[in-house]
Amino acid sequence: MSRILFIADLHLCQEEPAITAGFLHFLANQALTCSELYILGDLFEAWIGDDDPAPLHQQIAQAIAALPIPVYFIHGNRDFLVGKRFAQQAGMQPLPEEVVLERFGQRLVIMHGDTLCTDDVNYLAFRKKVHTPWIQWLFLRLPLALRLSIARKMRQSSQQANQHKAMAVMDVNHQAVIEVLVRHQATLLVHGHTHRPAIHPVTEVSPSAQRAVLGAWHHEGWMIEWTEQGLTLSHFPW
Ligand code: OKV
Ligand code: MN
Repeated sequence: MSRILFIADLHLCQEEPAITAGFLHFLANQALTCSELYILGDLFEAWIGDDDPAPLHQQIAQAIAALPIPVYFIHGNRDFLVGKRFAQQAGMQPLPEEVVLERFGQRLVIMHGDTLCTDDVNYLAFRKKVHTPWIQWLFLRLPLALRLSIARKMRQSSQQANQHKAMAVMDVNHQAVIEVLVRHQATLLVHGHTHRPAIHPVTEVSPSAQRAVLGAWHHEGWMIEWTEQGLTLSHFPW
């Protein structure tokens, strides 16, 4: 029986060892009993290049690589610089921004979810800049210490900016959700990013169309399961 798991928004970092422990526990339990695992972005709180020697990165790569099932990865808005080298170390298959899965006679779109937040024009401008290939090329060639300090400053100023943003601006745009489902001829969508775990109907697309949103791993873990029975959102203590 096939059971597909989706997770996102773990935001792993050295400062939050409990979340790392929770993820390692998840890998040794839940992930062992599924047929495929999809990590839909923001596995890490920050990423400044695969050459960052943080011990956390190697620990996570080894734990994922030890899984007996295929693991897939879509970049998030924080770990968008995760490269081929880390993916290979973790035994994860990197996927493009939007992917359609066909299982159980249905089409399901997976994505991180940041590109659905089309009302947040400041974020989209930031994203366009840091996704520009030559800007990434230059950034990755800076000395590690300089990248670390630039990244820390960018996170600080972003935190300040977000305090003044309206909640609605940081949620998905409903038209963008409809557009993605229609473009991919799908009736199911699974994403993270907004940290607002829920399963919403999308009746404009079809009576059974759904948008399932993963939760962030702040005080507990979150996952979405896809089986013959459909989508199930659940959370669990560390
Ligand atoms: C990730 C976000 C920090 C949001 C910088 C070019 C540039 C890459 C980078 C530096 C920052 C990722 C890689 C980080 C996401 C932030 C702050 C806001 C909203 C450049 C390419 F511009 F300097 F040339 N970065 N880091 N933010 O710390 O992981 O998603 S990060
Ligand atoms: Mn995100």
